[in-house]
Amino acid sequence: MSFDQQILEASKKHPRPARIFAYGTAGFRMKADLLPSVVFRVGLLAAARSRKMNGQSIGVMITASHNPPEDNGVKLVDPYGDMLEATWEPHATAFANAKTDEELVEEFNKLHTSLKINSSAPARVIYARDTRASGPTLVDCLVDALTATNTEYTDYKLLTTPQLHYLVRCTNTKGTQYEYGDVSETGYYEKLSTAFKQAMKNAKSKGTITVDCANGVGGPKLRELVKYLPSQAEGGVDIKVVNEDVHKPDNLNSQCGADFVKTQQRAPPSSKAAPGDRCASLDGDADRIVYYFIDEDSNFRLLDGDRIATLAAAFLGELGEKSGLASKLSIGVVQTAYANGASTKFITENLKLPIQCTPTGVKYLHHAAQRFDIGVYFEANGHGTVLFSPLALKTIATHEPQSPSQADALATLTAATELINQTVGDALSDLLLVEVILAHKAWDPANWLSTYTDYPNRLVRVEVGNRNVFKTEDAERRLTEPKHAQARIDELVGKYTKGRSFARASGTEDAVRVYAEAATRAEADDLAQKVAGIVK
Ligand code: NG1
Ligand code: ZN
Repeated sequence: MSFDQQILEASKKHPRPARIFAYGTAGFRMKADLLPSVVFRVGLLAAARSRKMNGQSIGVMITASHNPPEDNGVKLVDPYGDMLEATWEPHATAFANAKTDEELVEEFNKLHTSLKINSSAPARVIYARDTRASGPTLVDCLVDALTATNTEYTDYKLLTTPQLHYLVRCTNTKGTQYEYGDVSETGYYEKLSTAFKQAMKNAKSKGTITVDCANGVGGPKLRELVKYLPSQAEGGVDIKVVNEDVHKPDNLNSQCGADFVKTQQRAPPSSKAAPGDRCASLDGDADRIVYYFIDEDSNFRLLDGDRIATLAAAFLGELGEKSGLASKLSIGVVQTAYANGASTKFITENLKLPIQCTPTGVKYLHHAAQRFDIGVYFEANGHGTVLFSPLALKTIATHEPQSPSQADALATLTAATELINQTVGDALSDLLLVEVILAHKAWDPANWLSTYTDYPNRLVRVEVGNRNVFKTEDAERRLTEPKHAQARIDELVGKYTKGRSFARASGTEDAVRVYAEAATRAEADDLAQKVAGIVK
């Protein structure tokens, strides 16, 4: 069957702006007015991908996460709920850059021929969007592509990114032994709340957690989730939702949200938190979360992705031991070079767990985490989750506890496997996980912070002529090009006590990022500035 004519006609409605597009770590992301042709073409690719995957549903998420309100973006979700397989990213880029409608049809047909895709096979897509004003128009572009390729589709309207990932996995595993949950938004809340109640059985939450939702889709979705959760008095947790205004588009990610808090190292100015109050911030599509509080000396204290990773790894390790499973389950942690060196040291020396360092980008961390029985991965910015291998799940499910305390630990561990989103980092799921752990340990955020002390660090963004000349090795920790740059960085780093620094080209911005750590704040700042001088 040929879709040539239908694609040609539909493509005419979505002319391509003169610009080069690239499917990067976060799909395509840019000013929303540049996106109609991109979203249309991503729709064509989603149809092809579904056909290639025997008619399994592919997800399309329209969001630009923590970017400003005028931006938008689009990314694809593979049948099992993970990100688009890397070998297909160049196809997305090729589609987006086809110069004419005819060339686009040619690319589309070329892909079908080279990958032996049967265009008569069924194609299915499910999609959703965040709260941006440009979302509905971009959805129309997507639907034009799905119609032109005779693709069945379901519009889930407003969802967080992880909710769409959840739905993709549920849709494709329905009726199989790998069934993940009910194929509905309600199913998502039910799965999380059931697991949460089970995990809280032997724990008691303290105080209230205030959650800043970046004025994004996380706001209404967290409000909905709260309806399914018991309050603190009922054995659950008290959640206060703030920054949940999705009706004024300009407020999205403005002066609030996880990215603001992490990069500015301060609470949202609107925060009314008193010293010691437990606070968290989500990003615009609710796949990232960071915690923070104001200490007794009025200092802002951040508990970022590294802290969540160490907290989760320690807790799961303890549960493994208490349930008598320690020898059967290997736990590992996956980080990027941006993880604070103190967290790496804590995981290795105190938790005694193996660590793997991968390049920046969740897809790398996710794949690396799959190699452990229990793989904990978080980027420092708060995006991450914990993956349980099929073998780990089976081991946990079939384990016979030898005592009531083993049985309790096993029940909590089992609940954790259900509570933690297995498809992708999920701020709502991570929020509940952290709340469960703090409740079990009877910890406030200051107790959590006291587990280790971060090394002073500094991240700077350097504008360069051409960032493509920066090539790296060793999980982006060393530059291979430009020549001699790494030798100069090494020489500098050697002059600082506890110095560590690296430079790499950003995958999402036209810049090079320099990260530095040293024994003192002043030295970290100084080292970062000097390394920035080398790459400039
Ligand atoms: P780049 O621009 O490649 O550094 C940034 C973040 C990543 C990741 C991606 C995707 C830092 C230093 N980098 O990547 O962690 O989240 O965006 O959103 O925070
Ligand atoms: Zn996000």
